[in-house]
Amino acid sequence: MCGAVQYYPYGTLGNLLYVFIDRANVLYNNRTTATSHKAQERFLKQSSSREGHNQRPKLVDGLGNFEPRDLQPREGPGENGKPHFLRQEQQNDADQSESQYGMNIACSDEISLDRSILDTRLEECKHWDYPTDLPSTSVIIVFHNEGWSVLLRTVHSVINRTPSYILKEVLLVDDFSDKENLKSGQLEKYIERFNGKVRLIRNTQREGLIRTRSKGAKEAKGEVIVFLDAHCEVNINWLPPLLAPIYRNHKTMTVPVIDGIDHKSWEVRPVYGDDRHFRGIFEWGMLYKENEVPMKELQTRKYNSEPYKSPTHAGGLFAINREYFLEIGAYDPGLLVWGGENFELSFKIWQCGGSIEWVPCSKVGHVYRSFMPYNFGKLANKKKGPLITINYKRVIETWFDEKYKEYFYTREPLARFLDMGDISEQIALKERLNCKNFQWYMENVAYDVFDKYPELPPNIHYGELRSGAVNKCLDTLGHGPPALMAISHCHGFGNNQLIRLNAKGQLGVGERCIEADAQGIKLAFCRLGTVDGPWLYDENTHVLLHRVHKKCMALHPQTSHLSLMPCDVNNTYQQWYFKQISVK
Ligand code: LR7
Ligand code: MN
Repeated sequence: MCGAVQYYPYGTLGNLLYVFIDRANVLYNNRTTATSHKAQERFLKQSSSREGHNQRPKLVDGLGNFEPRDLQPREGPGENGKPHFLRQEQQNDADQSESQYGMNIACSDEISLDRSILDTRLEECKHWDYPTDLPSTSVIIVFHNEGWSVLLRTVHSVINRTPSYILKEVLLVDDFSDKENLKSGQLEKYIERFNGKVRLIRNTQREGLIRTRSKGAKEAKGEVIVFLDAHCEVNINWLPPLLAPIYRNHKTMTVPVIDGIDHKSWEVRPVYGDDRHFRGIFEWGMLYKENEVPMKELQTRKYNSEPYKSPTHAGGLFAINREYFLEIGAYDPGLLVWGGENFELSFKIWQCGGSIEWVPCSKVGHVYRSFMPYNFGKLANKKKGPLITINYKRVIETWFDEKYKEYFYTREPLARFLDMGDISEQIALKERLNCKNFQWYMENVAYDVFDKYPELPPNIHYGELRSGAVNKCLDTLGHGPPALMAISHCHGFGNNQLIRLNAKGQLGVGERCIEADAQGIKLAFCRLGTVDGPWLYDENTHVLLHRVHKKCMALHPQTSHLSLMPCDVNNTYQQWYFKQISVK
């Protein structure tokens, strides 16, 4: 039942963090009220074949001179979202920019900042009509050391494809970039051409994207704020569909459906096919996932292009009423730099009386990089331990009930010992806003999480798994599944050597499982929806028995290959010791 899994590895502070788009198809239940699509219908008139026909004159005015460029074919590199390839002799520039930015800036530099985009919307989207008095909007783009042409193409795309009467401003917030062209007056000079529509403010020290966004929200002048990463291109008529649900209910946050922009060729590609909808969920280690929207959730809608509810979102791209965002405390200011803020905001919104909708008619392209090109700066040094995990800990300690916190600590056992700082203000906010508990959220909103990531049985053991024969530890070596497990020098930091054995016989590393076949001991994807496994650890003899194959995990004395062998409890090459890891 599980389809292709696409993932984006990021090297962060020695940890490997995988941001997943997980395309398994799960059908499940929920209900929505009939009123939501009745309200929708007011905006959908089917007779005309022209886009936004009733209020069309206004939208045309808003799109200005640039509109024909998108609707009529243009010639040139990357036009219509097509891939652009550099010449052989430019390979050096391409490689250099990729290693600096995680994306091929040399390629981007050859593509027009006003390039036309591939219209990836559902056909139905061209027939929706939106109110003429949609709220004024600030588009906030925070950036740290982004490529010049990529950042500015984001700005141009917003200016070109947003009705100007809704667009209050594009607010650029520089998070203390140190690249010369971003630092000097060049950017100030460039944005003069937008006659005040584009504003630039700067941090005086590195704050990280989370605090920088909260700062942007305070500074913004629009009634609604929309956040975009600094490497995006918005699609045709992207904004009105995002605003309509907020117009109806100011506590609704909306999320566009994200297309991929290739970081080498700048090709625009939909991530999913037309006929399937996905929404944001998570597993218990708090890695972000996307899951096919449960059928019942979709059946309550009349049209395939209507918004649907989602438990969470990827983080970067969304619209929200500004005052509402500030009322619920913006982001927890104790969250540093990157990660977890998407969950914090989602749990807060849902548990405290708001909702999140994903909007199929609003499409925005985002460049998925090959790696994270920046470090976390001085802020990271203020914390002991991995910063993203500390962020997660703050979020789950604030919003999870006790039972659910245990699942997080089972999956991330070292997190229990990390210093997350003071969360008393977050707890006070939760009480002040009279927020519901996490059980309610799991039952009513994120009910599809359990289907894939059931309750985790407790760990019997966790730590490094040392061989009884040599002073080495089981290690993934940072490989993704499927890969052979290996042994290497015990480093004591956990990460790829942090092995867990749970009460149901599952041996895991991170969110992956350790299994065995004829080739040897392997790192594998855990079977979705299961938490058990074949392993039995004998506390006396220290052998690890594979109950299905009825053999034991063994290390080859000469080759160091790991495999299953007929059990021999006296053979030290079959003996394994769990050793606790202490947080440094
Ligand atoms: O210290 C920093 N200061 C910044 O201003 C680090 C980053 N930034 C800027 C950066 O220039 C960019 O404009 O913040 C923005 C987001 O940073 P990215 O592009 O490095 O983040 P990402 O796309 O790798 O990761 C996702 O998760 C992040 C942390 O939780 C943010 O929420 C990102 O916005 C988010 N991106 C998306 O949701 C796009 C879709 C990805 C998917 C799936
Ligand atoms: Mn991004």
